[in-house]
Amino acid sequence: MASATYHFRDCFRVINKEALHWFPGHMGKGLKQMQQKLKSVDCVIEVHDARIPLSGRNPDFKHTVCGLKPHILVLNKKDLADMSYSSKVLARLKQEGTSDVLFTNCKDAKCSGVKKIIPRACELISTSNRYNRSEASEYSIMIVGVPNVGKSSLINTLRNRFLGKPSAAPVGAKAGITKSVQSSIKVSEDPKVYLIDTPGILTPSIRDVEAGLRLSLCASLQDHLVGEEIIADYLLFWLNKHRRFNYVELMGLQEPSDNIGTVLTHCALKLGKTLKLRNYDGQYTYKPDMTCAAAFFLKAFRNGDLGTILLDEDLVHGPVS
Ligand SMILES: Nc1nc2c(ncn2[C@@H]2O[C@H](COP(=O)(O)OP(=O)(O)OP(=O)(O)O)[C@@H](O)[C@H]2O)c(=O)[nH]1
Ligand SMILES: [Mg+2]
Repeated sequence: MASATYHFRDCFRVINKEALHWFPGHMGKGLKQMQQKLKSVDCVIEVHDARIPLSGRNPDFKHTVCGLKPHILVLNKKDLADMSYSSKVLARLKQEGTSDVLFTNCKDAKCSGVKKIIPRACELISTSNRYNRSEASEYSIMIVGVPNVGKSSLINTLRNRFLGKPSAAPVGAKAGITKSVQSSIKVSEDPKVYLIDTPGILTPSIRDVEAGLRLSLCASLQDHLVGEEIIADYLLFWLNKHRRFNYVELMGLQEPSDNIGTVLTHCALKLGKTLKLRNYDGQYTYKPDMTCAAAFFLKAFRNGDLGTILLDEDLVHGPVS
């Protein structure tokens, strides 16, 4: 495939930007509960998706739950992210003032990043000049982040690994599984450490459209809000822009295409997914099931079948926002 001969879009146009705004009642309520709990918390661990380390974090956390206490940024799902950019990502985050960052994979029982979290948090708490921990015998840490980044999974992974106890926080592949601030869950005996799970919270107005689309691609917004076919089109745009053509074979194509209709039609035919529709004259016709094909494409990205990807690749090189 001679990639130079293909012409692709150089920007992605979103028709309905409002679809990227998702702030249901449980998020506003959850944020208030988190602020109330903050007094009794020693440290805040913000979990985010390692595929979008430089975009999509909730900016409101800075002045609501993250500003006052020791803070660690955990970039989770590193198994799905292109880690060849990790040192550049760390440098960028440091420039922006976030220096305590760990990469984790909650699916890996031996992940070195997971192992470092509790010791790092305890160290930050004990050196924090806002807080005298000399007589403290237990630590309380609040886990925050946007939806579906693996906050509850992280709590379960730590509990399994350091206490040998079964999972205590419900987990799911859809955004919005945890709906309210939960009671403390013990994850370590010596020192005694308790974690508080919280609902994933988005900012009420995502101003950066591209950040919103990346969050949607990482399933931090429920697919039906933006629409599977629009998210799939953004994925296609991103892959073509970065000359990542391994979708071609997977989607049943002969060559790259920048037309989502063409791509989804081929995919639906390859999967044998058609919709049976009745004409005005009572005859049946068959039409490719585009929504089903879009869901297949998104699943392939989310499972890592298209390889490891850093959706924020462009931001690693760009100016600090
Ligand atoms: N590949 C991969 N998947 C992960 C990892 N951590 C969590 N997941 C998956 O991500 C999905 C979301 O996990 P949750 O722990 O429910 O995420 P959450 O942040 O608590 O989500 P909300 O409660 O909806 O805000 C689940 O399908 C997990 O199995 C990881 O490190 N790698
Ligand atoms: Mg959760």
